[in-house]
Amino acid sequence: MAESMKVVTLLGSLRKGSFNAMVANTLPKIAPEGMTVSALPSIRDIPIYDADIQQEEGFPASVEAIAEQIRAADGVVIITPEYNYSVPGGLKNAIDWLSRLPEQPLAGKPVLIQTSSMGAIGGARCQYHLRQILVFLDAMVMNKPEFMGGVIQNKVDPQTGEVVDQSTLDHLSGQLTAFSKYIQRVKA
Ligand code: FMN
Repeated sequence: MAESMKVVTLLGSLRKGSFNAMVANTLPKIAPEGMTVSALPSIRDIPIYDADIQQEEGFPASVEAIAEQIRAADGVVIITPEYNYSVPGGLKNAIDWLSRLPEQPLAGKPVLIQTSSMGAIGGARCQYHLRQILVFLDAMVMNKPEFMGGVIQNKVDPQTGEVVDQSTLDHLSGQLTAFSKYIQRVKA
């Protein structure tokens, strides 16, 4: 593996007690040797996409900041809940803004998807909608192994804000190891 492989996380939930945020918080500690994982700025302050804002005022600073960090990263992990069987609006909105940038930051970028929900299938339906969106952005989304964190509320410690369930930790760390190899393959 390259000396330092920089991976950034994009979070689809704004909730203070977000279980997906707990998954994101856990990744830096279980990443394989040589991989650093850090959080991108929140999508909270991104306005709803409006082509008039884009033309008259340019891209919001919140979008530019995320884009710049994605460009500097070797890979992106999108960590999100499922809303109404699909991608949360806030996350879709962030992707819509990013997609209009002249140097579109997700084009050719290795991307890993992690969904978690309180339901049994862990946001599987969102995951396939997100994959479809990322086709148009020409992102290089890793196929397998997938991570769908079902009944995630039973697998975290809200006190520490991290995942504690061992099989979930094993699954996540195995997926990150596969992602590091995938990043190397995409770069080669
Ligand atoms: N959970 C699902 O498994 N499938 C859904 O389609 C789904 N739709 C939701 C829609 C809305 C608007 C909200 C607020 C929640 C929905 N949920 C659904 C429940 C979320 O998975 C659950 O609230 C989860 O904890 C949200 O992730 P977070 O903890 O990271 O904020």
